[in-house]
Amino acid sequence: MAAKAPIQDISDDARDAEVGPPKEWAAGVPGVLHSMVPGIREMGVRRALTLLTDMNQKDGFDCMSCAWADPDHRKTFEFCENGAKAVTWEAAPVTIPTAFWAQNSISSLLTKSEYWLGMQGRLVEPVYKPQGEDNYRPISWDEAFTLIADRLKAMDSPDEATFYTSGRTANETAFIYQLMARTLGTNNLPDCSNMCHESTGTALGEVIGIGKSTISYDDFGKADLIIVMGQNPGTNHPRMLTALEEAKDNGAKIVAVNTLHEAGLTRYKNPQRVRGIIGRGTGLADQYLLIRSGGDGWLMKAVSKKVLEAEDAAPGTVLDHAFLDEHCQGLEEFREHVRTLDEDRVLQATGLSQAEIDELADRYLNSERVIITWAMGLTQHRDAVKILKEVMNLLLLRGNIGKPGAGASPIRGHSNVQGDRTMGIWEQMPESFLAALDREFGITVPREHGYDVVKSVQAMREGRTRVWMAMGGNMVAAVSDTHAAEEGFRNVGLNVQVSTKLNRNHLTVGDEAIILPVLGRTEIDRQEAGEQSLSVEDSVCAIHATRGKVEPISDQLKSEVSVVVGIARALWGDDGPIDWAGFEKDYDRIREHIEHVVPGFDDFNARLREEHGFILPHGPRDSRTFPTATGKAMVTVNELEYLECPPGRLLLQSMRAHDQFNTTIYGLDDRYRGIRKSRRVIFVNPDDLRELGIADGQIVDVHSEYEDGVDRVVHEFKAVSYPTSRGCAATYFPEGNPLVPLGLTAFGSNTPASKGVVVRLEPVTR
Ligand SMILES: Nc1nc2c(c(=O)[nH]1)N[C@H]1C(S)=C(S)[C@@H](COP(=O)(O)OP(=O)(O)OC[C@H]3O[C@@H](n4cnc5c(=O)[nH]c(N)nc54)[C@H](O)[C@@H]3O)O[C@H]1N2
Ligand SMILES: Nc1nc2c(c(=O)[nH]1)N[C@H]1C(S)=C(S)[C@@H](COP(=O)(O)OP(=O)(O)OC[C@H]3O[C@@H](n4cnc5c(=O)[nH]c(N)nc54)[C@H](O)[C@@H]3O)O[C@H]1N2
Ligand SMILES: [Mo]
Repeated sequence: MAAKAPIQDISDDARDAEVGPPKEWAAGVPGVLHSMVPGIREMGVRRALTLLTDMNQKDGFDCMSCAWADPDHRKTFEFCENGAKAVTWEAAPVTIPTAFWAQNSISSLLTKSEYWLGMQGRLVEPVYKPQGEDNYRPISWDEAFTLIADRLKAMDSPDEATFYTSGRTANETAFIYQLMARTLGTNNLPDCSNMCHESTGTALGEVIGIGKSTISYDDFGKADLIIVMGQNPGTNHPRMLTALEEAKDNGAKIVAVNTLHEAGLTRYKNPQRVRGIIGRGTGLADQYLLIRSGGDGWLMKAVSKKVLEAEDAAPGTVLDHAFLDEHCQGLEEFREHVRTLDEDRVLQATGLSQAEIDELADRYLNSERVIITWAMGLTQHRDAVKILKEVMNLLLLRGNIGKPGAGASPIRGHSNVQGDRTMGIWEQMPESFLAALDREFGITVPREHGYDVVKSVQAMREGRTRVWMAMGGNMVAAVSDTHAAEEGFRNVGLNVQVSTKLNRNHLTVGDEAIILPVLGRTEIDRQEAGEQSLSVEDSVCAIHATRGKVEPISDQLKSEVSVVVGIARALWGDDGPIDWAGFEKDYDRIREHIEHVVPGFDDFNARLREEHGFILPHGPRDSRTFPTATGKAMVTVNELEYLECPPGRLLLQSMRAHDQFNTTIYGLDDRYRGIRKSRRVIFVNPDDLRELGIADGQIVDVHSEYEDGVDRVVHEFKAVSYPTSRGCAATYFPEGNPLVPLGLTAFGSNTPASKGVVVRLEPVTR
């Protein structure tokens, strides 16, 4: 396919930022128009319509823009504006020509923006950067596989290799990828989840014995109260707004807890409903709590205290005693502990008024079925694991787990991040899984835990990593402390990246580097046994097939499965205990092994072909059985940290704008927050701006402050007066990542605390 005219880079200058008032509603008519037009313009009407109407349908492909669950009754257009952007980004028929690699050195490409890199089009041939050179050059697939195998064989220990995964990788790929790493002899399997919902997995694992959502899609429609915490569904899970609207139609109340005003939580105009097109849409949040950053654990504990006080006032009527007696442990300790809760501290830590907290407590007490949903606003804090355990405490008190219309609902990010974990992408998989691998394949896999994302950066920095491989993603841009991470990546012997599009990680490499271009979700995957399907797991544990619909953009592309198989065969030939070649011919064979190794996948091939796929078993959700050490759900006592912020400083979070998918930048606007033409903005409460003596619109440098004394700084951001909670500021990810110290991570999950960094603003006078 032909390359198109050169792309002009966008220069992102804070001085160009245009700031209007934040919007009051999300996803109405502009949502639909915005979603269709770029697709049709860039892909043509036929390709665009094939893809957009097949998206999230039962015989179609799974949208890669988030892990939101599919309803049983799907509409013709079961996609959102941001899903359409993700598809267009992948499937627009633009490719990087061979000449590009000679014309553009790595150092020159490093001066380009992430937007420009992505807009060059799809990667279509394997390329290699030899030691001492500054350009990639084409290389054959076979040469690439041999070279990778040679470097892996030359290592002194298998732990000198690290295998990263981004959460879009399908189940079958993930399964054979971890199998390859473990056959080689390492558990170094960091993944994007380490930066995302790891805190959820840690907290829920401890409390209920399984790190996954306890609800099904239908539960939203049955809830009385839905508390949406630390999440911006209008941008990041737009189809969730439909579920929230349906819940409201059925009488549910919604409470939003956020450090910012978010349009998508305020009002929703459903493009597929008349009142969404010409009316005012549906008001969503009945109560909006503008909380201080990191204060959510305190809020949950304060509400739990009210619940316990109500029980004291009318014994036997408030708590779900039957549930607590039969299924939970730790209530009495919690009761004693909560009695001592310092209420002034609660007000200070949450920034809320007593009346606001009381209102939430009343709502909770008056609801029989409560769902709490959350995303990155809770998981990316130092105290995230404890915050989530407090969420669980509140739910457990009134039996809001394992009954219709109630439960804990972490909303995942990447479309298959949950499935990758199920398939063994984790540096600390339990013994049961490792033993099953040994049995199934007649091998002995290592038991010692491997590196997570942060530890993998430390290992690279210390020169302990010879080969670094990534199945998708852009870890250097996604992880905290960008400059530290860059130093790490430059210290690696060979960087191998399996990708669809060019990104910064391809340019931040050590001695040698290889980029392997692969088929995307949208493309037909043909192997010896015919067209192949893959499978994914969504936020509510539903497994279903995903099948590409359009012709691959180039016939040189391989599937991700083929890439893993190519490397494994170059390493071990065809005589070992594992039939790698068979995996590539027919993905059913991979699924047969998954069936034997991973619980819940009985009859995998047959059930995947059934229309709806299937739901994985989940003890707490299905039968209130809790696979914890004691067999009970744990009510826990947590000493919460108060996020200190010295005078003249702010607590900074870094979050997503409307025109991005993680490190992929589609444009410079953030429509719902009223921002155009620049991402280099920092949102600050007007009263804080006044106190700091900084004018609305002033250009500032942002410095972060951390115990190691290093001055981390990003230059020239525009201060924007915005409805955030007092003392809390926000900027965008990944621009804000250089400010997040590598060592600033959540206790227990080691997730970078990118929602709670102490910063100071310095006006720019240059
Ligand atoms: N279009 C699009 N969709 C996406 C993505 C994307 O980049 N673009 N990314 C995907 C991925 S990987 C993920 S993980 C999800 C992320 O989905 P979200 O978690 O919604 O993503 P963020 O933009 O990080 O938003 C965090 C929200 O938490 C709030 N917040 C921050 N700190 C606090 C706090 O201390 N307390 C409370 N209560 N709120 C707080 C912020 O104001 C913001 O509204 O989205 C997925 N879907
Ligand atoms: N400050 C701050 N940092 C954060 C966050 C935050 O909220 N704030 N969020 C964190 C979260 S939640 C996450 S999940 C991580 C994300 O971390 P990653 O998952 O590493 O990052 P992405 O930007 O999603 O990866 C995008 C790249 O994936 C590749 N890709 C896209 N589609 C395909 C495909 O089909 N196949 C292959 N092989 N490659 C493909 C493309 O090359 C693209 O450039 O970032 C984390 N970092
Ligand atoms: Mo994520």
